[in-house]
Formats: sequence, structure tokens, C-alpha cells
Amino acid sequence: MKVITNRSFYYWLICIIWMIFITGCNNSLHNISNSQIINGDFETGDLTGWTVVEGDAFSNETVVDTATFWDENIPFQHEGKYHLNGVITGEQKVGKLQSSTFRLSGDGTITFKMGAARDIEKTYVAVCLAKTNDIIFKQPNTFFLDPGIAEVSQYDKGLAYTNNYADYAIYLPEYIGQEMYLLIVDDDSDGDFGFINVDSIKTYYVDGVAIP
Ligand SMILES: [Ca+2]
Ligand SMILES: [Ca+2]
Repeated sequence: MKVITNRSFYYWLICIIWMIFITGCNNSLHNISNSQIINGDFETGDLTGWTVVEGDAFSNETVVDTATFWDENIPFQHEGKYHLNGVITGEQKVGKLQSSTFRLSGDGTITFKMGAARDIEKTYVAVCLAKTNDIIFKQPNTFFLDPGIAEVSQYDKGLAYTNNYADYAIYLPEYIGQEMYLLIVDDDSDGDFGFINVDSIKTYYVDGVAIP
């Protein structure tokens, strides 16, 4: 009788541990699927997963597979096939493009590529809290550097950043667990690189490694 009671005890103990394990796995899977924005690399070739919330600077036509710019064929240095090239609709156009909502997880790191966007007050990528729509972080293209001559060698040496992409990483560990979205902003209607290029947005990192 005593042996049966012990077996029963261990049977239920194993069941409880297994249920806790399964629940934990489900939670992990849920977090992973909600931690990356949809189409952050624009590889669908259009604005799938994105919403134009203001203006007419952004449309499906601004997602391009063009690899170089100007007659000098300077590489954009984008990732994959497609990227967001804000000049297509016209430099004078303004607008805001909102990503899908995600829950900041892992390290609290967000990375992306950005080009053009010369006016750091009017063109930038913003991080917003989903609950309040408050902007908690703004990243302008601080790498922008126009050497005044269109020579591929200047770009190859990292001495020029105009339409081509610079890499950005922002860290928001204090906001881990919160729902947020990104806003690509073009408030610049006066030209002179008054548009914004963006590609390869990654919003989920664990131990410094991007999780797909
Ligand atoms: Ca891409
Ligand atoms: Ca513009």
C-alpha cells in the first residue's frame, strides 16, 4: 500500500513538472513571434506589415530593389534584395510610416540601417510606446557626410554617407516587456536629401545575436 502511494505521488509530481514546462515553452514561443516587427527588411518588396499613418512620402513604390545610386553606381549597401528608398515619391513629399507592434524582449536592442535624411530634426526613426503613442527614442542619421564629390572610393573608405546606409543600434533595456512600434518620419519638404532610406530593422536580440 505504501509503495502504491509513493508511485502515485511521483506520477503526479512528473505531471505537474511537465505541465509547467509546456506552459513555459508556450510563453517563450509567444514572446518570440511577437518580438520582431513584420517585414522589417522589406523583403516582401512592398509595405506589407507597415501602415502609412500620415502624408504621401511612403507607398509600395518606395520599396525598391535598386542596388546603386547616381551615374557613378555607388552601392546603397542595403541587405537582401529590397529596401525603403524614400526619394521615389519626390523629395518634397512628407509622411510617417508605422511598423507592426512588437513586445521588446531579449537584450532590449534594436538595430537598423538608415540613409539620406540630412535634416536631423525633420527625418528620423522613432520608437513609440503602443499604449500611449509617446516617442521614447529618436534616431536621426548622424552619420550623414556629403563629401561633395560622387566617387565610389570615398564611400568604400567610409568617408561618405549620403544615400547609402549607415548601421545603427539602440539599447532600451528599461523598456523590456513593453509593447511598442517604430515610426519612420519624413517631415522635410525642402529638399537636399529631404527623404529617408531604411532597411534591415531587427527588434529582437538575445545575447547580442538577432533572432529571426
Ligand atoms: Ca532588405
Ligand atoms: Ca521629404
